[in-house]
Amino acid sequence: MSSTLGIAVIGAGKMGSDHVRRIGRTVGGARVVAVADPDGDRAKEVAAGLEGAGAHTDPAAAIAAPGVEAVLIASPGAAHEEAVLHALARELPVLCEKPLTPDPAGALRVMEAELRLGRRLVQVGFMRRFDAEYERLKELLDAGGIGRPLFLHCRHRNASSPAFFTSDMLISDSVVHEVDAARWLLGQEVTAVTVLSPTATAAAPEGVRDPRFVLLETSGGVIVDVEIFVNCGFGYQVQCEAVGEAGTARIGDGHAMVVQSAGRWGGEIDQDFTVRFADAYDRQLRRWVAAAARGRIAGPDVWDGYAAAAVSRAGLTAAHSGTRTAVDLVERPALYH
Ligand code: ISE
Repeated sequence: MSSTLGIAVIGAGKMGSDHVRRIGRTVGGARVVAVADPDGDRAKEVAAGLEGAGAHTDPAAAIAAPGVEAVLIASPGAAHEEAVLHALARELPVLCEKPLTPDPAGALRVMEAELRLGRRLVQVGFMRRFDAEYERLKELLDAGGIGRPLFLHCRHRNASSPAFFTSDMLISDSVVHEVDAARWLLGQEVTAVTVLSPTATAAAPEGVRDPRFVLLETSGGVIVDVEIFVNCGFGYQVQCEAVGEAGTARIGDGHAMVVQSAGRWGGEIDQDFTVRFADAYDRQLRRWVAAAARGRIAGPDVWDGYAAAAVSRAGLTAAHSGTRTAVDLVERPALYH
């Protein structure tokens, strides 16, 4: 290994270029040595500002480029599996944006590849686990600070959704964060999903069922409800209230500063996840770089990516059929205990 970790970044869209900027500015000990994007001009544009970084259209070529010691995957979910498998074939540590794969079958193929290597090399980018408020809530729950958890009430709102966003993506791309957060906060698996959809907001693009209400049941008998609303118009909001036998705890109110002036009080609402979770993305990347330099990971693993994909799959079945749907999970291999 060199003194700075050489990273191939796969996908130069919104998240990929944000990570490239982050590696250059806020995360030490790493440098980007290759950038891949199907849009060659875009890859060149992102690589242009980075000394010695090559631009590629083929992810496999970027992963095989000289000096690559780790791989950060930020391409669309459907392209993740192939890129992760290329990286694993070279035994390189990976940070893969969520979802690991859109479907549980793809996540199982990644798991098989990792099991063959016998060590965990792939970390999934569920960045909320690195957010200071989520960390405090986790510590409180683990310490029994509000007693045994009974409910998690979650709200996940985006100001607007991109043009390519579908009704399914409210579950597989957005609620997947609450799925991971709930599993992690509670230390339990999600066992069943129900999805209800009210009349869509007039702000939703034609045919998109937004908002939706998703109910998760867990192996420990906790009920998690999620309001997902991706065209709320007013900003980006992620809130979670835990209700336990001995109290409640709530995060995400965004009350960093309350201004009182001219007979009014109030504050600002972040407009985007890259702003609300900027610190979490920084911390996630710093810890991953430090771990990857030692051939390890420092966060959610392939089991977490698989479990989230299995819950998403059940969620989509629940949404399409209108019925409560059980989550089907394989037995957890010892590598992930
Ligand atoms: C996006 O992909 C994210 O990961 C954001 O955190 C989430 O709020 C948004 O709904 C997703 O589309």
